[in-house]
Amino acid sequence: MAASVVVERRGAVGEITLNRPDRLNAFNDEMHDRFAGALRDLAEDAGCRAVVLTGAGRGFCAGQDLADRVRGSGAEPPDLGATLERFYNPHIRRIAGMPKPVICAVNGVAAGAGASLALACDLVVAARSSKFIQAFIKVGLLPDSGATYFLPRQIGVARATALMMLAIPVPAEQAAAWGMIWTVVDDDHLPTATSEMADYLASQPTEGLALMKQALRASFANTLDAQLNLERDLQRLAGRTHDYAEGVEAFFAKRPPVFAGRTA
Ligand code: T3D
Repeated sequence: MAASVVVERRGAVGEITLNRPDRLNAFNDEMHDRFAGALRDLAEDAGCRAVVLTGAGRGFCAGQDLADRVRGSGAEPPDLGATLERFYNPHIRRIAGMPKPVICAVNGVAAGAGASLALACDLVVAARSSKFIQAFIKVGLLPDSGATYFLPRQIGVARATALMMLAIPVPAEQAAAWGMIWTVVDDDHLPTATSEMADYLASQPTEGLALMKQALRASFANTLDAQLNLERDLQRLAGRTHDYAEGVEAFFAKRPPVFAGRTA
């Protein structure tokens, strides 16, 4: 049986493919465990300097596998708070805390927690035919896995509320126009576009990118004062990296910098 999550290393890029295409890559428990392991391994792998997340087949991810939520009459309802705590919330925290850029290559429909997963990534590149659906309310749930955090910040409260309450599919081009995602490419160009982006990022100052990500993510919650202090502290760290020294040296030598992704 094919693995439900496939992890490949291509040079300094780690690629994670959600691989249950017959279910539009919906998550079951086994897939959750594999996905958590993949995120953990790539986070700890110092040789991996950028991550790409995508789906196999015609969908990106349809969220939770609802087949695992069907209950017979008289059975106790599932504790969905527990499954969020055990699976989804750690995934989102791992993506947000990943000390390298995470690119989401949305190859098809992203629904429910599948859409949340995409919104939590640093850069989202979507195939032109793909779409995003806050599908949760169709089964009686509220959006989770960070959707109520990211979406209003990305597109504003009015649009986020409408998308969540009405569960209207948002085509990729609309998502890009609203700032929900970075960009849209033709379907057959998606793998090349995301690989090129990942290769580029993997050749850049990895620690600088990690610190940038930390600052951007903290800005959602910080006051200006707190953010200025954070920038000061993080820039202090960036200024000590080998890549910063290399960047300055290369500038004056009028040559392209060669960033090793090393802190010292
Ligand atoms: O439970 C917890 O732990 C709490 C956390 C919850 C997080 C969540 O994600 S809750 C929300 C769960 N997801 C959904 O509600 C989305 C359900 N899927 C859909 O609405 C639609 O499938 C799509 C809009 C995503 C795509 O529609 P379409 O018409 O392109 O495809 P389809 O025909 O509906 O789906 C294709 C197949 O995938 C189909 O199987 P079949 O009939 O060919 O055997 C369908 O049943 C299956 N599939 C799609 N989504 C799911 C799924 N099977 C199980 N779970 C799914 N989520």
